[in-house]
Amino acid sequence: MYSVIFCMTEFSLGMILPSRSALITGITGQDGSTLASLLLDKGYKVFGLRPYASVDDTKNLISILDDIILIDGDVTDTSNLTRILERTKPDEIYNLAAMTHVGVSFSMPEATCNINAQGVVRLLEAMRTVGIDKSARFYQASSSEMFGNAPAPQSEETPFAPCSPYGCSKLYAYWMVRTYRQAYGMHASNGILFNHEGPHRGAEFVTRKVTRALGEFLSGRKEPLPLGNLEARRDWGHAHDYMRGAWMMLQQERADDYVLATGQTRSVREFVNAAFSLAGFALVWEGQGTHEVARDAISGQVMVRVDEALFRPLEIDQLKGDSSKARSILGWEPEISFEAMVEDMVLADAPSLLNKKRYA
Ligand code: F7E
Repeated sequence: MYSVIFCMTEFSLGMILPSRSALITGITGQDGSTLASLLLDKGYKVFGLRPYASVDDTKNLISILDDIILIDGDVTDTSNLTRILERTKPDEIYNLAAMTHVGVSFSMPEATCNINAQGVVRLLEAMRTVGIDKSARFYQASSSEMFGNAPAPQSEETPFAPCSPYGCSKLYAYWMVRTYRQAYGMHASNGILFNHEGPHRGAEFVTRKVTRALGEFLSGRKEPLPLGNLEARRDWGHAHDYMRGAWMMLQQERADDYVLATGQTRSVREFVNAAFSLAGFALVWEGQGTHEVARDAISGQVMVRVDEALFRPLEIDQLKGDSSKARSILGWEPEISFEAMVEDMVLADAPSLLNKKRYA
């Protein structure tokens, strides 16, 4: 199923340096793989940092494996990062490596901070040690989770109020990036990205969990999909638009911080309804609270049930971003609508719908 993976160690990097190069940490994830494709299209030489994994974690990279250079590396190891930067000397560094699951961060707060918070300091320090702090541009994957339950719409001016270990770790990293920019004149920018999804989204995030389950229902799944808080509202955009925005930030003369968001917010329940309706299911919601279920109106099959175990100790009720600054300064705007994003994900997980008339 997988192509043969060619993964270099940090010691085998005696290669010719291209005119423009980028190093992406977290290249195996949704954002890393999306950004890698985008940069390859623009003619970049792409290096991808890949933490040691005993299982193959490159499924998002299958179509570009021959075109990128994967390097064993980890943002928890300073000397490793320093040697990699010494050998690659990238023009642009995109720090996307993170423990990204907000719910999981409650059960492993220290590991979350080690990767998400300290990881960025190690990278910034490695840039200084190697002497590329003035020449290379740095992008930090900051997050709308830093806003917590601050009043919507949230912009660059909104006071932060994180309410998860994940949000706190990202806020620490955000301030370190600003501090290094001001103290050392580094071209280091924060992209404060609201939720962004797509077919490469990890299966543990709610949107992909829903679209994967939908594909399974179409193949005969019987047990209902367990979900947590159906009322949480998120500002969902498409990962492709957001990675284009990340690249645009590093093309600016001056480094700065930018919110990327659609400005529209929808509940988890609305996402479920939108995805299932594409497959011709009309869901009828019954019951209250943790006893609530959703049935298919035609067959009566229970397709979704609420599971108390999936609720978080603290929850953000609503995220809705104001990306006016990115729109006016970068000229960025999302090109893929919510409906098109849901369709992209549903078709990836339920390709049989491509041939069904009811879908068209
Ligand atoms: O949850 C609710 C859950 O895990 C969205 C990450 O990329 O975006 C993402 O963080 C909402 C939450 O994403 C389930 O409680 C209900 O309210 O898909 P999610 P997230 O936590 O918003 C931000 C911007 C990041 O930076 C993060 O790295 O959906 N929800 N039921 C559920 N969530 C999950 N995961 N699973 C459920 O069954």
